[in-house]
Amino acid sequence: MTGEYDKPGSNNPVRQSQKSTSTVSKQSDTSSQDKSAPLQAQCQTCPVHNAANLLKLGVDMQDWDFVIALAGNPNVGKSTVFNALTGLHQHTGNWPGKTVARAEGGFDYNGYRFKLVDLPGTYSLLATSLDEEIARDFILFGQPDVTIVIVDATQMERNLNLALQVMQITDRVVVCLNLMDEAERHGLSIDERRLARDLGVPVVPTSARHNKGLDNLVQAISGVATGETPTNPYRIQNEPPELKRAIDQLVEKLESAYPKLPNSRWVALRLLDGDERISEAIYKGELGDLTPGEPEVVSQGLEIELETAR
Ligand SMILES: Nc1nc2c(ncn2[C@@H]2O[C@H](COP(=O)(O)OP(=O)(O)O)[C@@H](O)[C@H]2O)c(=O)[nH]1
Ligand SMILES: [Mg+2]
Repeated sequence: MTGEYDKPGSNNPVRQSQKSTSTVSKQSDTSSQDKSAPLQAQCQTCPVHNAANLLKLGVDMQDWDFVIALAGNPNVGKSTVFNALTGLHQHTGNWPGKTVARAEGGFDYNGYRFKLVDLPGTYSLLATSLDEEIARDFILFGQPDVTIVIVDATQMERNLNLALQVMQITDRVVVCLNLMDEAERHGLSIDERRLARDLGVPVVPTSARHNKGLDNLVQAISGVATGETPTNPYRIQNEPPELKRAIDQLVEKLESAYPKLPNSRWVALRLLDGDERISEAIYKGELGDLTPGEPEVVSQGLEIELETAR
C-alpha cells in the first residue's frame, strides 16, 4: 500500500455532517428559492437537474443538492458504508412497483446536502436479474451526480468488472476500495494512486467497519459532485470498424427518437449485444417513459438497423 488511508484523529464524517446540519438548516430558513438559485447557477450541467427522471425512479428530490448512488457486489460493505455516512438519517422501502428493498439516507458536507441511494448488490449491469436491472436503470436513467462503486480490496479482479461497467455508463464515479484491513491481513498491497490514474476516477481506500478512510471518501464524493474533481474514466476503445459503424447508425436513430436519452452509445452497444431487456424496453416504449419520444417509430426503425448491423 502506498500510504495510510485515514488521517489520524480525523473526524468521522457522520459527526462532520451533523455539525454542518445547523449551517444548512439556517440557509433553508430563508426560503427554498433563495437556497436553490445559486446552486442552479453554479452547476447547470449537474445531472441533478434530471429531477424528473429521478422522481420517476422514486427518488424524492426535495431539499437535496446532489444524489449519490451506492453500487457494489454483494457483501463488500455497502450497507456498512451507507450506515456510517448517513448515520440516523435513513429510511427503507421498496423500489417503485418492485419488491426489492431500497434504502435512502442523507448527509451534509461543506454546506451541501447529499442524498445517498443504496442500490441492490450486483456483480454486473448486464441486467440478467431484477437487482441488476434496478441498478442499471438508476445509474443510466436516474443520472445520479456520483456513483460510488464499492470494491472488495481482497477480490479486485472480480470486483473491478462492475466498476468498469459503471464507468461505461457515467463519468461521475468514485471507487471505494473497502475491506483494506482484510487486504492488509492477507499481505495484499494496492497502489491506489496508480489505480486511480489508470481508471481515471478517484480511488479511496477504506475500512468501513473500523470507520477508516470515510472522511476521504466523503471528500472525493463532494469533489466529483461539485465538478471540482474532474474525471476521465477508462473506456475500451478498440472497436472494429464494422462495429463502430453499426453503433454510429444506431446512436443516430436512438438520438433522433429519444433526444433526451442519456448515453445512447451504451444503449446501442447493449442492443447489438442482444440485451433483451433493453430491446424490450425500446419496443414497449419503456425507455420513452423516462425520455419522451415516439416508441412505435423508433422500434420499427431499430428493427431494420439491428438486422443489418448484426
Ligand atoms: N473486515 C472488514 N469487514 C467489513 C468492512 N466493511 C464491512 N465489513 C463486514 O462485511 C460484512 C458485509 O458487510 P455489508 O455492509 O452488509 O455488505 P453489503 O452486502 O455490501 O451491504 C459485514 O459483516 C461487515 O461488518 C471492512 O472494511 N473490513
Ligand atoms: Mg447490504
